[in-house]
Amino acid sequence: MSSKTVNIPNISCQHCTNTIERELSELKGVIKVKAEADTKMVTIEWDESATDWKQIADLLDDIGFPVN
Ligand SMILES: [Cu+2]
Repeated sequence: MSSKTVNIPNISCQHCTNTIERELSELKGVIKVKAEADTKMVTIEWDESATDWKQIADLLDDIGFPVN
């Protein structure tokens, strides 16, 4: 399992964190997502046999929350 904590500047409220958590959770291989509105930080855990960081970052780009 891999894990990463990243800053996403476009996070402004709870709706943003809900969207990120929902959309990333639907990506195959993503195990856990925790997004915080206050800090604009997101922690993602994934199974590297099912997905990789590039797919996760691409999805974040697609939904309007690119990683800093
Ligand atoms: Cu928001």
